[in-house]
Amino acid sequence: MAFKTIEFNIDSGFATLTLNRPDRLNSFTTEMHEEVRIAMKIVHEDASIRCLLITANGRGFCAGQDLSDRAVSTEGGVPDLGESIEKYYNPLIESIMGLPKPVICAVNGVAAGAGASIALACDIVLAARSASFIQVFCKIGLVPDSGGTWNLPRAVGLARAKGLALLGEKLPAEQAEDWGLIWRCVDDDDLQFEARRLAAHFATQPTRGLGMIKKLLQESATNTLPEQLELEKNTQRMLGQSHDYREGVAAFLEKRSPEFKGE
Ligand code: T3D
Repeated sequence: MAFKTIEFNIDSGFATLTLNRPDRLNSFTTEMHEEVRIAMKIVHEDASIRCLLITANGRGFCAGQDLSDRAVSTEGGVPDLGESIEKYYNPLIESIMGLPKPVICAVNGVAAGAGASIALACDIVLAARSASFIQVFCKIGLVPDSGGTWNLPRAVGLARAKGLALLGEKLPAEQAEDWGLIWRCVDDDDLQFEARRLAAHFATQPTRGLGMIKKLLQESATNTLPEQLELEKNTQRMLGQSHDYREGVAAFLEKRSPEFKGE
């Protein structure tokens, strides 16, 4: 499929979605939202895709909303940002966090506004050493959106989340790693190779189990301990009947590499 604002390809069992508006630091227009939505639908529906890698072209990862694109919700001259969020940003975050497969984000440069929130909604965030994260919303009178107020304090704690969101200062990738905001920071030249290596690894793993790990960890944020223990029990019961569990145990006992099908 030909896209204008993104690149999308499927190879070696994983899909790569590359934001491709580098001259605007890959900020989101309505057109880009529509294209990302189509790509995400494919990732959800195609069982041969066992991991999603999100990255971007150029010197930035994503600067959030394109502030010059108000094609959406301009009725009466005042933009309805709620409409934009309801129609595009919230479904995108739900689509990423609800995807029952690992999502890797390779942050190649600055991630600002919803761009930072999108990165933080992914499961494994790798960032180039020169990249940075900015909660830029406070500079234009807004609040962190796209799950930012949910994911940020959970990742770094309330004190750091408040500092980042109220001051809008640039957080360099190395500090983001130190603070536990992201999984790992790598040299710029290694970013795409490392991200693809990881995606290819996930594409050979027990996808259903990985999807449930992601779901349970997310739900632990709002569950009580008894609720979480119940969820773990029911999930193990379900996964214990899967092909990949049988294969994993058989491979261990036979001292060979497992051949997972993702089922
Ligand atoms: O629908 C809704 O509005 C609701 C949802 C909101 C979600 C949000 O994301 S709100 C937050 C929107 N984003 C921003 O406020 C970020 C604005 N950008 C910046 O603050 C800076 O560009 C950065 C800190 C991200 C990077 O700074 P720097 O110095 O590295 O780059 P730059 O020179 O500012 O940007 C390069 C070009 O990209 C520049 O264009 P030019 O001068 O070369 O023609 C700049 O205007 C353009 N650009 C960067 N960000 C945006 C953008 N153009 C449109 N929208 C942007 N968000």
